[in-house]
Amino acid sequence: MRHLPALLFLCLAPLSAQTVPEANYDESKVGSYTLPDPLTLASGKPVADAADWNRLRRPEILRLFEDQVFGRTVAPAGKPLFEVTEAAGKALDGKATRRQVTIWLTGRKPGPKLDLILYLPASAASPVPVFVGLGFRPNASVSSDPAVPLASDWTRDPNDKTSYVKAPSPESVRGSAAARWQLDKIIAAGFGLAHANYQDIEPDFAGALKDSVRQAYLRPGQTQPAANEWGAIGAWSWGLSRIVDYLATDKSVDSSKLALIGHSRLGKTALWAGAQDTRFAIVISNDSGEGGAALARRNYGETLFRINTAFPHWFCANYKAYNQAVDKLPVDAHMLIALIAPRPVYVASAEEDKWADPRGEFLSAVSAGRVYSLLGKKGLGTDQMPPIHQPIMNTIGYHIRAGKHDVTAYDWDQYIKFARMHFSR
Ligand code: GTR
Repeated sequence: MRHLPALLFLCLAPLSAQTVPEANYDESKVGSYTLPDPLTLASGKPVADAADWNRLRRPEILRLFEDQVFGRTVAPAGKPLFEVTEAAGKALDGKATRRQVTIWLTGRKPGPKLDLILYLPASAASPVPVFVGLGFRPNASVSSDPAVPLASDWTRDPNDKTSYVKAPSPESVRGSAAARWQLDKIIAAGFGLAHANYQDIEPDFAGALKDSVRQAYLRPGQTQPAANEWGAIGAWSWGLSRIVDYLATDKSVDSSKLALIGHSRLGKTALWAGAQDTRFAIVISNDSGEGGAALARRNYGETLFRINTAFPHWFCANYKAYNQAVDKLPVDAHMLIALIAPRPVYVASAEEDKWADPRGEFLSAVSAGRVYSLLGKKGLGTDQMPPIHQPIMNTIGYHIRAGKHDVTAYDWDQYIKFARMHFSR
């Protein structure tokens, strides 16, 4: 009985405070695990050919990711409304054309909206392939281009760290993400870049539902999405599809050549958007880590339990059931990558980004290769992790570069090469 108060405390204390283990960085403590087989149906029957994959197994896996991981994405209520606020501004000393478009996400104005910026090579004589990505900051952050308005953005309330506010961006935002977007390189290589701030779709805070596009899709009487309905990553992915809706109408864009790129939490988002929306012809995951390209079953760096604790709004509520039972998860990251097959997919890691588990990112790309082979494409063709700065580029691509968690000029050189190779430019 002496222990009763302590026991009671343990039961009532938040689970996180009790048991989220420290991150492991010791390869010998990763433990053994068995990955679910992407090529065995839930019924136990093997996936014999491409038809079985497309008709039976792919939908099965997609449904598992919807119900257990990211939550089901709602279909748009109607067509989004596109308002071109600038058709053809001059940028990069005349090397690029800048277009700005407000996408009214539910087709109604006023309503939730995102501001898209599109840079296109000014010299292009025909529709161009485009890199598409959400970024962490407003459009003015992409380059030092002085003509982009400094849109407001969501930030933590400086007076109350537990809440968030929408505030005008300071001038210092301009060009602050330029190193991550490498606009000059992209334009010089003959590609366009379409960018929007992910927080336009949903501010990245737990409890931001009321300011999210998800709010507009709650059913009458519903105050929260159901346990198998979308979280913030689902909302951001959905927003990417609305960007494609616009790009498909833009005569300057070759919408059969859209290469989706995302970094970190937006790398997870890119994989999920690319898995659901086959209009993305190439998908690039830059340092996406846990919940993205890294195998959840590996006990290395960030874990499923940690991510659900630190970011309870990212995944669907059902995902929390696996906090301490990752071996029960019916899918893993290799199956998320396999959902992109047979389209080209590129996974990138950074040597010092141990939190994202570079080896786990590599191994999921290796395991997804079996599905690519079944569909007549070449995966990585090896299970040996390549040395630093030695990319592998087949239909699946992979590299690990020196340095930290980031997107760098080196990463972009590889993505441009990979996109050129697959778009034959
Ligand atoms: C970290 C998170 C990672 C990754 C990263 C980011 O705090 O644990 O999963 O998403 O943020 O998005 O920068």
